[in-house]
Amino acid sequence: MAGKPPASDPIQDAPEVTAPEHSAVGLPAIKHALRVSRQQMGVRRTALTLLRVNQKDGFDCPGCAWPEPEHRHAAEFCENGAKAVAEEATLRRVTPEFFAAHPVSDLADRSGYWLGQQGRLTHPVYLPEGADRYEPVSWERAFDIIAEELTALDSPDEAVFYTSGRTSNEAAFLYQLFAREFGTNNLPDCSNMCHESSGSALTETIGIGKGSVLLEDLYKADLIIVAGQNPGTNHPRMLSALEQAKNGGAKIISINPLPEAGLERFKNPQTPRGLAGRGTALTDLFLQVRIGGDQALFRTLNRLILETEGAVDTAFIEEHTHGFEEFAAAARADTDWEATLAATGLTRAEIERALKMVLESRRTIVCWAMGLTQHKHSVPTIQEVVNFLLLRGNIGRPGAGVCPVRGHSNVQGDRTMGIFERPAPAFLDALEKEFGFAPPREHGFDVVRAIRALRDGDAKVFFAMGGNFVSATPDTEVTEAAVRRARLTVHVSTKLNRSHVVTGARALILPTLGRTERDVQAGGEQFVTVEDSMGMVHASRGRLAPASAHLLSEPAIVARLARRVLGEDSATPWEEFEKDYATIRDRIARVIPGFEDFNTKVARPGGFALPHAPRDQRTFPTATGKANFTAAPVEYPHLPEGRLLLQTLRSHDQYNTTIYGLDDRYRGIKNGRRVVLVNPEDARALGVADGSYTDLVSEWKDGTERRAPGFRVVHYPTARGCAAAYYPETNVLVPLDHTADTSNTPASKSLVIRLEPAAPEA
Ligand SMILES: Nc1nc2c(c(=O)[nH]1)N[C@H]1C(S)=C(S)[C@@H](COP(=O)(O)OP(=O)(O)OC[C@H]3O[C@@H](n4cnc5c(=O)[nH]c(N)nc54)[C@H](O)[C@@H]3O)O[C@H]1N2
Ligand SMILES: Nc1nc2c(c(=O)[nH]1)N[C@H]1C(S)=C(S)[C@@H](COP(=O)(O)OP(=O)(O)OC[C@H]3O[C@@H](n4cnc5c(=O)[nH]c(N)nc54)[C@H](O)[C@@H]3O)O[C@H]1N2
Ligand SMILES: [Mo]
Repeated sequence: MAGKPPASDPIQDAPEVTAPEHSAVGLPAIKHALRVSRQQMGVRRTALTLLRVNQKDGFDCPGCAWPEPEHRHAAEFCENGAKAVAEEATLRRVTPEFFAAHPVSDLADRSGYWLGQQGRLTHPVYLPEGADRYEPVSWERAFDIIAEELTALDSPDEAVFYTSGRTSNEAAFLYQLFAREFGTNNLPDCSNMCHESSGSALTETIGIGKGSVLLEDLYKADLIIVAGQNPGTNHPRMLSALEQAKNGGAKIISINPLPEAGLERFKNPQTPRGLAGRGTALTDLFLQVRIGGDQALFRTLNRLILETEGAVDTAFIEEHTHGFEEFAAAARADTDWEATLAATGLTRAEIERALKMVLESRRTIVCWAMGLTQHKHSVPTIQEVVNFLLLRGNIGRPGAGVCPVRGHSNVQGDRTMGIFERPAPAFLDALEKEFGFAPPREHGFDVVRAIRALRDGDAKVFFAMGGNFVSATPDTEVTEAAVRRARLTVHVSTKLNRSHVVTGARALILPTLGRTERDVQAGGEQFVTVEDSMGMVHASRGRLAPASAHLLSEPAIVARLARRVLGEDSATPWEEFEKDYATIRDRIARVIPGFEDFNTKVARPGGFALPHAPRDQRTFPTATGKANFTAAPVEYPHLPEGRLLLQTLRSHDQYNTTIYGLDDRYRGIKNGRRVVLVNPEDARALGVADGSYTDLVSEWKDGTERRAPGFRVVHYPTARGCAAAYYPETNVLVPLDHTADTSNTPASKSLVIRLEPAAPEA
């Protein structure tokens, strides 16, 4: 049965439930971090690594993309950053003996958690066609195999080159260069499933797909709205920034179907009050929105602002924006309170309280993450947030702006380096000029299109620079079957995961260095660079000895692969790039705006900020040359009788598909992941008791159904009509075609489901 914990897996899911917590971090977070770290790394290594995270001469935390503050604490880490580091710096190893002992058919029966717990990959390994065991292979032979399959393709567009957002700028730049010299723009990345909706919405409206605030802007804001984000778990260092903002007088509105503990109260482990006292209350107003109701909420706030005398920044609108009249007419016409209340699940009084705070604020920032980006109508939702900020001139001045909070630690940088299936013509022109080849101009596959191409036999080689493609993507059964049709699957990875055991006819696993490890090349010790969520670029240097002597760095893997595949056809100095990454940065400096003098600028402690026209000059490089208001119709999910709207989200003990443990401490869940959180009144109406077991069945508009069996029902204070369960166990439920308009991001936060309670056991 789909999604069921494999019978042979020794790790058993047996959820125990207590009441959710109302504050985050504090001493328990430190204790938990140290316990996980010591289990994986031992005492000495724990001290060595945790003191180096996010220091100016250390490595960038592989956890999230939240920026580093100017004044760093001796231990600038958080519980989940520590877990991310421990996961990589673990002393456990997956060796060729491991693969000899475990056939692929056996590994395919294990949970993702078990696979990840086995440790770091030590050798390149190869699964020949028809074989059931990976065997050790030399790097030369591995590159030969890839070259064989790539050169046998009818067209370069039959190859797909996926990237997960941990890849450094240097590796990403080489990787896209290789793909394009080979002849394809098939460069899907995790961003397609993540903040693509933000990029699409912002590029059209403000002319650049990135956030417009820096860390110091948060400290200057009067009002910070956090919508669709759970920073207590996913960006814990953001809580310190929110605390500092509150100390400076800011107010916070949280918009979320769930009351998330981290947004309620923060116990800062760096302060005595945080460690011993009650900590700081963060949220001033909690709007418990229904899933998918944010566009309606912001549209109504916008209408109310328009109706308030003197609330609109007319000077800004006249000078800097386009499309105001059309937008204002649409917003003024949306006077149906009943529809707003149905879409949002809020009361009129709550919305009016929010309006009051909005009108009292001269500097407003809106932060958001997956709660806004993974819906069918995500792009218009984020554009409504932009309308909201433009109305009061809240873009392009201190203490105000848009703040999409990115996920993977270098996902924003990878996009800047050209990891994109729809590259801008100016970027391709610059590549062409610098490297003297004609890059392909046709758009490539994003994640969803890549899966369709594999399914339909239009793509035959799948290469992944990190990540866990089959677990992170939607429609698990469809995707796994699609990947199995490939001629060859290749994964550059640090740790074992499910994508290594759901393979094409032939498969390779290429083990690579992690962030924490020393990277020594012929030209001496190297460092790499990354870009955080706020467009700050800085260096990252690993200090630990590599997990094995057989690892290659990501830039070295790409450079060697390119030499082997492209041979004499390429005039690019791949060998030089591998020897000395500064030579890669020299090229980045000549191709990508904002990176002039890259090597000099990155030597500065703390790095440098990339230019951002709306933030820096209040200019908007859009088609109209102004910031664009938009006037999309308001949408929200309509639920058939007896159904729930399911969002798929992260527990406190996971990093995307990497499971650290089976607890979700703040939500009161222990020792299990197959839980579904349901509002108690909905549960009563549906007749499902707390503690009972149910299947989740998703219903798609084409009449197909998808099932995830065996979830424990947890009565939980989520918004009415809404439910929540963890990803990736629930990815089986997400139809491949259920994506956001324009961005094509899987709509994994809004699935119509019904519960099918299990028959009581005899
Ligand atoms: N420890 C840890 N850190 C991580 C990650 C991790 O897995 N573990 N993942 C990284 C990555 S790649 C990313 S993208 C980020 C993800 O960071 P988040 O976006 O915080 O991650 P999710 O768990 O998906 O949480 C989504 C939040 O949105 C809310 N939500 C769901 N639907 C709606 C809606 O319709 N409207 C509103 N207003 N809210 C909604 C949910 O209740 C939840 O609080 O975190 C990054 N950091
Ligand atoms: N249902 C549902 N699906 C979702 C989401 C959701 O909220 N709900 N969120 C989506 C989002 S926001 C994202 S970003 C994607 C994540 O999609 P991915 O980025 O593909 O997935 P991860 O789980 O982050 O990848 C983990 C793997 O990366 C490898 N790895 C770790 N460190 C390194 C390294 O330094 N180098 C290399 N080469 N490999 C490394 C390890 O082998 C590890 O197993 O999932 C998406 N899928
Ligand atoms: Mo993400």
